[in-house]
Amino acid sequence: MPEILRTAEADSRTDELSRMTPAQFRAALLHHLRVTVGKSPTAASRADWRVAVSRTIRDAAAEPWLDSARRARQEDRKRVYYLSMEFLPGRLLEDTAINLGLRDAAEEALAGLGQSFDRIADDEADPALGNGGLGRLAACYLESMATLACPAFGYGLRYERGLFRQAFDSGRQVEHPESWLDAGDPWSFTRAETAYEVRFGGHVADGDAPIWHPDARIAAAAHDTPVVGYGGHWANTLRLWAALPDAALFDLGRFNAGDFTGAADPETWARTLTRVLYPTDETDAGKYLRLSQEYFLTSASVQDVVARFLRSHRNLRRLPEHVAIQMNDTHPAIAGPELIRILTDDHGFEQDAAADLATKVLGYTNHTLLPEALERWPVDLMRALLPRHLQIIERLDRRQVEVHGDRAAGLGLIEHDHVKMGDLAFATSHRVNGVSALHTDLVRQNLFPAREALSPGRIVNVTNGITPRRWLKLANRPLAALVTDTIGSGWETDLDRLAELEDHASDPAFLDAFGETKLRAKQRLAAWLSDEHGIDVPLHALFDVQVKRIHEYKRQLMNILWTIARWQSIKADPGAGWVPRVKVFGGKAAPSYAAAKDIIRLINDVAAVVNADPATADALRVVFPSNYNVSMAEHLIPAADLSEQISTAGMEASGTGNMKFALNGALTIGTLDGANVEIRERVGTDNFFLFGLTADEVAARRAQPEHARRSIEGSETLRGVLQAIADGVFSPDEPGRYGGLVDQLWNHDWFLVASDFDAYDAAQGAVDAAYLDPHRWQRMAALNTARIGYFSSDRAIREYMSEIWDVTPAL
Ligand code: 26V
Repeated sequence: MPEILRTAEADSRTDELSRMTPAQFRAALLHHLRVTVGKSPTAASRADWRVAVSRTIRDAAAEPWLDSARRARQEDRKRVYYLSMEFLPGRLLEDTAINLGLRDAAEEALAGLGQSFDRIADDEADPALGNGGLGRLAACYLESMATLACPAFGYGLRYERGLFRQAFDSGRQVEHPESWLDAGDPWSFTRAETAYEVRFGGHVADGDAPIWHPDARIAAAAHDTPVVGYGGHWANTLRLWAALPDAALFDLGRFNAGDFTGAADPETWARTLTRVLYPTDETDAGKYLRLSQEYFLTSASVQDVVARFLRSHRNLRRLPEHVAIQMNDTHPAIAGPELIRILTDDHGFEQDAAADLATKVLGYTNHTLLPEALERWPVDLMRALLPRHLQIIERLDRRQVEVHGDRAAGLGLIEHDHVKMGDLAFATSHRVNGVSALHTDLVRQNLFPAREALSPGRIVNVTNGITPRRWLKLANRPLAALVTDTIGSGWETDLDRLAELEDHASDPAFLDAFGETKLRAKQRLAAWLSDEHGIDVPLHALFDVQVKRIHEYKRQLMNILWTIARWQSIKADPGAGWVPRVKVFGGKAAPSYAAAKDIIRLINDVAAVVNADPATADALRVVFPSNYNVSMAEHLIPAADLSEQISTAGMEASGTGNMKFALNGALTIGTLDGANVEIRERVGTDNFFLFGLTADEVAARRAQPEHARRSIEGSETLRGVLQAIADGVFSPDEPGRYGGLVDQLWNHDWFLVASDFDAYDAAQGAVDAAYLDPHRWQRMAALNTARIGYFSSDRAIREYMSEIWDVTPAL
């Protein structure tokens, strides 16, 4: 590292970093351009500049990173290991620069070289190593752990191909392969020396002690990326495992015999393990490869944890004093059996003692109640792939009966020849948590009632949170600057301080400035939509946004049906003084999820008709930019006036987009679901547009025969909408296209779109009324920002640290 970058003591680090001048940054940057990239400034492309800037910033991260690791080691600190099949970190350049206090120096240095910081930052690929909320939550939590100096590792898989790139072809979603690594990954360090063997298949020889004879072995190689906390005081590691194309897997005999491609078959299978992220959200893919991926992640990580422990300790009985492993959903739930296997087979423990130890180390977060998303693996598959683990699970199952006797009824880990991964995760964890107050209640009542009765207190709630660094400071510079001008800095790491904005919520000058930041965000979004998607939007309109995975329970369908209703109303009464709206949709459907894909197509078909109608052009637009991801969220969320959080009550575990919108001064229209309940309590019931059935009422309504038919017959508006769709108004070339969808609504409607439609329509009316009074609206919006501090991921991580991990901050 060039010595101009850093030499001082750790304690003065922030000051030191903010004192890194643009001139120093420039020198380091030009050094990297020459030496790392091998280009002169005149020959360098945008990607070359990006790599040089990234390496300059990574250099600055190295010292806090190495210091943190050394300190955790020397002080023998307990560490958190966060196991997740998905991480959606977003682009790292600006985020890391902000956390190191280098953003402004970098921008100025680049400007001096005739380069734009934003344009270069925008060149970075968005690592799409996750599907949605669960992966993004993992990224917010890693950033907060680093900010709070909670010693931690994030463990995941380094998928060669992340979530597919979404495009639209005549309104239909088409999936293209995504290749985030093509442009290079300047942030990670490849650790050739840190590789573990992960074994599969074979059989178990049962003598005095069981011995597993696997029939395949695949090496997992570590790729480490520093995760720098805000202020640059502490940094943790995101360690992603890649299946290593091992020379030993190449069959030289077959090659020499002339079978040139066949010789590479075993190697190909090995690489397949980390080739691609499963694009399925909330459905059990039920695939052999998926279980192999889950075990690959889990085994490499648990081996790494035990190896690190043994480097400085001998007595594995003390593992819980030094190690907390958190399972992000059930995907890594084989961690319990894997740890038990290592303790028994490699270190001589009795299984029951090993299981007690494992349980003290492990925690499990549940992220969904949807039955189709609760993982269950066929016993035969488990036996073929992980015979030793199946044995351990069977023993765990028997022990439950020994310990609890009759009361163990309903606690079986194996049912109908399937291993229930939720029950396995529960049985091997000392804490199980839900992700919002309502969700946790439902986990207790509906998912694990028998286990809750036997282990009261094991299930706890930790309501989700989001990092204010990315979701305010980075994504919304004008609002962040206004906040700092108004209450001073410090809110970045103490988000409750936003409450001080309340003192200004009745000051017209402040409200004007607040409104001005929204306009700036809309301008930025409009320019981006025009450049990247060829979409034009009017700036004076109410921006009404729903972005998230496309799923029936999230009810994008209800939103687009209402959009049709609004279009019809404007046409029927053009002079009624309509509040102009831009309806924004964003999100991907799982490639195999036909109903979700129909909804995407319907939204695009409606957009085509509505946007081509001159009679409504001033009052209504529908836009659906393709390929929603973290970077798009950073554009859309700051510009939103209205946040759509309209899931069927009881079905959205928490939601985290809801928090990001409110932080950025959008008002929510929403149901009493997930974290909406707590958001509404905190921002004030007057500043939230509530509608719809409650979770209890949902259950009751579903039991009523013909509930959908009765609701539709009772709603003239909804009838008119469904009639237009059925008549082919939005699919003139194929009038029957949505016949099935309309039929489902009349006759089935599991997600209660019809039941909630009129209430949703009424709430949208209240939105219009509020928007007509700009100061009233801005006051409500500002109060959302002022009262949202609780939903910082720093608060959530503090709760994990004290209630689940028993870890204290290192600084
Ligand atoms: C399940 C499966 C099954 C196998 C194939 C791949 C795959 C991928 C994801 C899932 C379940 C995902 C569960 C999930 O994302 N839950 C979301 O978690 C968020 C963070 O807690 C929460 O805010 C959302 O409400 C919840 O839907």
